[in-house]
Amino acid sequence: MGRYVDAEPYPYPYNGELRPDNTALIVIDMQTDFCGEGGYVDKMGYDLSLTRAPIEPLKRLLGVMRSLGYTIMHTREGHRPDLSDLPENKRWRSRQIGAGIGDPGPCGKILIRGEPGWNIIPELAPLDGEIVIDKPGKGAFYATDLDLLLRRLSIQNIILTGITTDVCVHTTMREANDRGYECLMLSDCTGATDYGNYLAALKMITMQGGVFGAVATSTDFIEAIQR
Ligand code: C5J
Repeated sequence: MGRYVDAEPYPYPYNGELRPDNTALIVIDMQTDFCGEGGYVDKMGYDLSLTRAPIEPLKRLLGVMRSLGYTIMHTREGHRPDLSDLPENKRWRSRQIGAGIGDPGPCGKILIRGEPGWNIIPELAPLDGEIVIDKPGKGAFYATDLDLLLRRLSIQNIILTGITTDVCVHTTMREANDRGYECLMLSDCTGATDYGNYLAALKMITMQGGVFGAVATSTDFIEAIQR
């Protein structure tokens, strides 16, 4: 028996154990800096429609998963106002493309905790009681208590969504996979700053029998958890 999602390259999860008590949704970095006007991605000149594409599918997914009692987590990438957790090379590279982390922008200082651009967009705001992980890097496990929280909650399966597919979402999926979590990326609930990179990032997951886990649409995922 078991409960499986129609996913690539295998029905997810591998063992059919998909339940609210062992599965968490992680919504990664749906912040103004990554998908809002005047934020970091906008300052770099990338197409915001690509990073905004997951907003509507995510709203629907959140509604269903909240109603079924799944654990919901959100992440925010950002640095301390005194920049003490910002590596010099990360700052230098961001300045090369005209969006220096810590420099003033239309939404306040770029990628700095507490600034307007760092907030999660209102459409996807966390509800009271949902876990929010603040991370200084791309992966949500690095320099955070995410792994501790997941293990305390007995989470085995992680549903990955958010932006950007090829950077923070992929890094977090790889970190989670190496720690033994069974991972699923939802293709319509994620987006990248480049469409080719988005497609490549999804394809990478499906190699080697599912080298980092599996990929499915949110429609197929919702169908499985409502079945
Ligand atoms: C990036 C992220 N792309 N959230 N961050 O710098 O993917």
